[in-house]
Amino acid sequence: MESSGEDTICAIATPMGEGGVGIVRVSGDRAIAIANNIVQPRNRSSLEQLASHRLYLSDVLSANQSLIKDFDSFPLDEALVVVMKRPRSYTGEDVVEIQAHGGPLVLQSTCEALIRHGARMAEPGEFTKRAFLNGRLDLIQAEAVLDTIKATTASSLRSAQSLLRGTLTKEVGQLREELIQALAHLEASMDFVEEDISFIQTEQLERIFRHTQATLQRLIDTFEEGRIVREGIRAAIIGRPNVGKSSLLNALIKMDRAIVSPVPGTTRDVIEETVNVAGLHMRLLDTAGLRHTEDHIEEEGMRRTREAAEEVDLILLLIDGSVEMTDEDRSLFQDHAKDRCLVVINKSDLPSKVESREIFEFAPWLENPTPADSKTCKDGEDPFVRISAKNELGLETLKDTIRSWFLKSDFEPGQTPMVTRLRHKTALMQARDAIQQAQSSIEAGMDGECIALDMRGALDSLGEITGEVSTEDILDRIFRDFCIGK
Ligand SMILES: Nc1nc2c(ncn2[C@@H]2O[C@H](COP(=O)(O)OP(=O)(O)OP(=O)(O)O)[C@@H](O)[C@H]2O)c(=O)[nH]1
Ligand SMILES: [Mg+2]
Repeated sequence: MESSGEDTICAIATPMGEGGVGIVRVSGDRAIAIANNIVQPRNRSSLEQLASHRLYLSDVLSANQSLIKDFDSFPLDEALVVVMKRPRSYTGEDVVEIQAHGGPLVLQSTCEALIRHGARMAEPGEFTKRAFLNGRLDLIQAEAVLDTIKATTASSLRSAQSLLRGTLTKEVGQLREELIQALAHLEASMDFVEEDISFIQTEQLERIFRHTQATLQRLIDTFEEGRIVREGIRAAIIGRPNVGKSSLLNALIKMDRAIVSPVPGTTRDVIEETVNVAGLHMRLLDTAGLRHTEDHIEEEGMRRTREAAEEVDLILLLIDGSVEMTDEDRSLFQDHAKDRCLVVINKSDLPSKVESREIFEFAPWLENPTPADSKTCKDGEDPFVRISAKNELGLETLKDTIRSWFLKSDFEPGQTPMVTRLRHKTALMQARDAIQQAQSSIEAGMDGECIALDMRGALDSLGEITGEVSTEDILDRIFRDFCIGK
């Protein structure tokens, strides 16, 4: 495990490419000493003498210049340099940030010079990992840093920020605290059993278990929406050839991306684009039209379409409303799981040949949604949407309908703690099951040790979420998704 006393690491913290400013970051016990070899503040002090958390205009020297502080040749660049002394830095270690001009050569040469003087290139996420290991962030917050960087919609950013600011950490922490206290009382009762002192009543334990389970369940239930907010929706447009699938993709991304033509069977490959759907990120696939064909290439396109349809959260089943429905349309209704399928009728600019009742005939579940089909249609909503992809009509309604399928109408991300990662949900479920087990042990009249064992199991699961309980394996899995320099 890295911690103070380990390597000093460096990396370019800004994206590769040209930019007004580019930042190289150094962190570790020897950060200031190493950077001092290549950074010469214009006020002629050494880096050690600089005040912490203040910017100083400095020259940055290349690897060859640095040893002798040779000013006869030109330095690499001029930069603003800030020293952040531990523990008041992102990693909790001594940090130096060199804010140079954002050219790839300048930044790479700066890193090379630092490495020459004893720093090592940071691994992906290593700065954040050190922040975690040094207690600056817990694991939820470390993951939220990654989510903040990757956020593409206002709601995903808000939810990441709410996690970074500790909403879930606090809730999980409170649960742990209650369980730890109850466990301490229980263990004390076990130790003093002969003296007939009751430190905790079973009713008290049961009350804590009920409360813990309810809170855990409430958190677990936020995952469906939380996942969508963080990851977005994966959707595919499916339909027979020529109904306007590619036209719909183009209209939604406002770009002429996929080839549109009156010839059925135009699209062969699956085309993927991203769309902002009423504040949600959506990965949208345009697919090859599904029909009976002898053409090998088209058949391969259709195989890919079916494969794509298997993996998505949502199917937009597209029908051409300007012609009568065909057997191909009907078989599509039959083939696709109804709870993931939103029926969209296209070409509403032309006279309609498809009546609502026909849709109901082929998809009777749309008319009378059962609770199990709740995603198919919510109260007061049309079970399908009419649009004109060509004239861009009805697209806003379509987007709102998609959003309302995945999020409650009053949904406001970031207000209450939300579970956005499967890792968190799995641990919460394990904690819930362990508490359930403890409850059963009480009911079965088992002794305190059994109950305590289950409680410790629940505490471990909760500790995994925040990182109080962690293994190198868990950490590796979490930080490998980060980019270098974060
Ligand atoms: N009038 C009208 N025509 C449309 C509309 N949307 C698409 N079209 C036309 O329908 C034809 C087929 O459109 P595409 O978007 O290529 O259809 P597709 O479903 O992708 O077809 P394949 O790729 O062959 O499966 C084109 O001539 C489009 O201009 C619409 O809303 N109104
Ligand atoms: Mg197409």
